Amino acid sequence: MAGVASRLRAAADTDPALMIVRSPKPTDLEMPLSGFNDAITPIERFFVRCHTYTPQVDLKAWNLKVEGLVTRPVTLAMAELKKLPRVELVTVVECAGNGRSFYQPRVPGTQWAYGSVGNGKWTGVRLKDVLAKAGVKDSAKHVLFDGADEPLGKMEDFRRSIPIEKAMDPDTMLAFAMNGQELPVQHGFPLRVVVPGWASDSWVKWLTRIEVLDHEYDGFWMKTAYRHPPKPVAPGTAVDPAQMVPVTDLGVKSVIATPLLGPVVGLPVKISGAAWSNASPVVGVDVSVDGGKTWNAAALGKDLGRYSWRLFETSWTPRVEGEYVIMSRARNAAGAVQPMEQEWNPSGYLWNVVHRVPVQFAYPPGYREACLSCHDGHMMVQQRLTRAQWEREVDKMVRWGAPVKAEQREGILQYLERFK
Ligand SMILES: Nc1nc2c(c(=O)[nH]1)N[C@H]1C(S)=C(S)[C@@H](COP(=O)(O)O)O[C@H]1N2
Ligand SMILES: [Mo]
Repeated sequence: MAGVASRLRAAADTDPALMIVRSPKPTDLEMPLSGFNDAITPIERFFVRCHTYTPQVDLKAWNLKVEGLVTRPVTLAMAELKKLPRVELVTVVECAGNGRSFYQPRVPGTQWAYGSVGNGKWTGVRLKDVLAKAGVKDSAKHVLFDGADEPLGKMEDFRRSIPIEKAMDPDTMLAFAMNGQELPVQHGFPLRVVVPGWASDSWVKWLTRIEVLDHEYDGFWMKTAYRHPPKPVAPGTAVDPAQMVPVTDLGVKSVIATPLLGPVVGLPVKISGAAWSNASPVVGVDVSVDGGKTWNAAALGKDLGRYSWRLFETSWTPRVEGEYVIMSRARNAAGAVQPMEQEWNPSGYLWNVVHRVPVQFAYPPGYREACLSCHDGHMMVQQRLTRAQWEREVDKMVRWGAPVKAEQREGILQYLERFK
């Protein structure tokens, strides 16, 4: 039931009209490629991933229980929780299955392309401060999270545990706000777990209960789901979950937002996107326009913190008509580089191979016929003339009989003047 408290919340939520709808209910919404141009992902286009129907939590009736291997179990209302020191962190949240649709052979599960990822600004309290209120016993090994969502059909309740070391990390938090607003319902109102640098299956939403355990939780969502082989396996290999390990850290990755695949229009071509990693921040993004033969460093956007994604941008002026493959390759401070080949795994997790965008560049209309029938294109643009000088050259050639139609003159000039 939607209580008064929830009706009073800011209305902000993901706008399905801006998204790729993978499933209307349970709600799975993917951010389109243009989202990789935003430094912080607005809530309207933040991806949503739910295994169950979205619960409507009444804040007045809500509280958080902390129990298990603790010296004094506690139940906290939101007001008590908010008395703890407040922390704010910009961090990427990425579904482990992001990119699953690209795996060959194909794997079952939601067929995400690029956008089950977003960069949010989270406000909340440190998980370790909440745990300290209950007093964690020495035997603690894992911390289990349980949310208010109810499983569908034969599904097990969505519960996840993280190792005590990650739980005690000062960056691991419980967030009640996102991008400066109260946490939206779809993202876990009123409280969610934020596990920076880790895939978002551990970022439990609609949190109601924390249990300290002396073992990794042994429910379905830990022992069967979200596991991958510790060593590479041949594509298509069936692997027993018991032989696999839980998905934790994200890989180093970048995605190109512009240009989109297809013909490039307007010179220079803006190549831009976003790059992220895990606890080790992105330190560089290299871009190739020749299918990976040569690479050049792109300019990086503002550093919003080590778990945030980093925008990158460079520009490119193709000289010769033809097909090009644009690629971006991120690297992090620990020396990890985005791979050129994707390692396969049975559930299609952590897709992070170098993004390849095939584009075509065509000369402006009339250029080939008017100019290239007599001149070498490379030699021409290497003259590096100004706009006024090109105008004189083109008009002279037209007087000498070059077949430039009146409506083609401007396009040809705009192309040539790029090579100043
Ligand atoms: N309680 C609960 N928490 C959950 C889920 C869920 O189904 N139930 N889905 C998880 C998965 S798989 C992902 S990818 C993220 C998605 O977070 P978002 O919807 O806020 O983008 O939430 C995680 N937390
Ligand atoms: Mo996910």
